[in-house]
Amino acid sequence: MSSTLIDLNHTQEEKIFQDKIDGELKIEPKDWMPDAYRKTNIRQISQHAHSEVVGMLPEGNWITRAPSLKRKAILIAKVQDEAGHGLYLYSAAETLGQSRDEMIADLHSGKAKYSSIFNYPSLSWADMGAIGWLVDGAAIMNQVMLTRTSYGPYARAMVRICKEESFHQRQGFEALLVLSKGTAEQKAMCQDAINRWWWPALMMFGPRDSESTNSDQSMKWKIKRKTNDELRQNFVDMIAEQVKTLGMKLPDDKLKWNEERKHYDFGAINWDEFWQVVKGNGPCNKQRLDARRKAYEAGKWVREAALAFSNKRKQKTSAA
Ligand code: FAQ
Repeated sequence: MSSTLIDLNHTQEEKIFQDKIDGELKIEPKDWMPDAYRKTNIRQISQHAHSEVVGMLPEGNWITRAPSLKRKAILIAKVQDEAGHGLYLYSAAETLGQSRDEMIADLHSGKAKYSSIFNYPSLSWADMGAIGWLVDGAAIMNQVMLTRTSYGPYARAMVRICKEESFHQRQGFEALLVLSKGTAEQKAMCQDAINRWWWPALMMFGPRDSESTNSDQSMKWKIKRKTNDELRQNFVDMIAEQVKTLGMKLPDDKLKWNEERKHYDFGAINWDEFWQVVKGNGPCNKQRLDARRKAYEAGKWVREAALAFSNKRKQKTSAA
C-alpha cells in the first residue's frame, strides 16, 4: 500500500473514532483508537487501580483497633471493596493490551503513580470516618463523571464502583457524626481528623487546570468530563454544607459563600506539598510501597498455585 493510502485510511479511522466520541458512543477494546488514547487510558486506569489497592493500607491499619464488632465488620467490608475496585480496574486496563504483571511492576518500581492522598498516615479512629467522608467523597465526585467516560470497559467498571463508594462515604459520615455528638475528647478527635484530611482531599483532584498536562486532550476524548478545578469546586460546595450537620469546622479561614459565583470561595492549596508527595516525598510514600512489595512477595505462592491449577485444567480440557 502506498504511504498516501495509509495516511488516508488513518485519517478516516481517526474521523470515525472522533465521531463516535462526539456522538456519545463508547470506544470498545477491539475498535480502532489512536495510540495516545490507548496510552492515556492505560495510564489513568492503572493509576486508578493502584490507588484503590494502596488505598487499602491506611484503613487496614485500623481493622484490629476498631472500637466495636460492628465498626470492625463495616471496615473490613469497605477495605475488601477497595480490593475489588482495584481488580475491576486492572481488568479494564488489561483490555487495552497491558498485562497486570507489567502494571504491578510499574507500581513497585515507582514508575506508575497512585493517588497522593494515600501517602498520609491514619493516626486515630476518627481518621476512618474522615477517610470515608472526605476521601471517598472526593473519589465519588470524580468517579461519577467517569461512569460516562468514553472507554466502555472503564465506564462500566465505574458504575459498580460508584455504588460501593457511595456506601463508603455514608458510613464515614455516620462514624464522624457519632464522634461529633460524643465526649469532649471524641469531638476533638473528630475535628483533628477533619483538619488533617481536608487539604490532602482537595489535592486528590490533581493540579490546577493551568498546570494539568493531560486535561485538554482527555476532555476532547471525553476520558475526563470535568476539569480538575471544576470537580474540586463541586466538592468544596458539597462538603462546606455537610460539615454544618457535624457541627465541625473546615480548617480554612477563607471558606465563604460567594453569592455572585454561586460557589464557595476557599483558601490557597499548598501545591508545593502536593508535588512533593507526587514525587515520592510524602509522609508515608516509602512505607506504602514497601508494604505493597512485601504483600506481593508473600502472595507469590498463591499466584503460582492458581496458575498451576488453571494450566492443569486447560490440559484436561484439551485432552478430552
Ligand atoms: N496524586 O494532567 P493531570 C479512591 C498526576 S480512588 C498523584 O491533571 P490527569 C478510592 C497525574 O497522574 C483515588 N498524582 O492528570 C478509595 C499526572 O502525571 P502523569 C484515585 C496525581 O490524569 C477511597 C500529573 O499529576 N482516583 O480514592 C494526582 O488528567 C478510599 C498531571 O496531572 C483516580 O485515580 C494525585 N492526586 O488527572 C480507595 C480517578 N493528580 O500521569 C481507598 C481516576 C494528578 O502524566 C480508600 N483518575 N496527578 O505522569 C483521574 O480522574 C485523573 O487521573 C486525575 C488526574 C483527576 C486524578
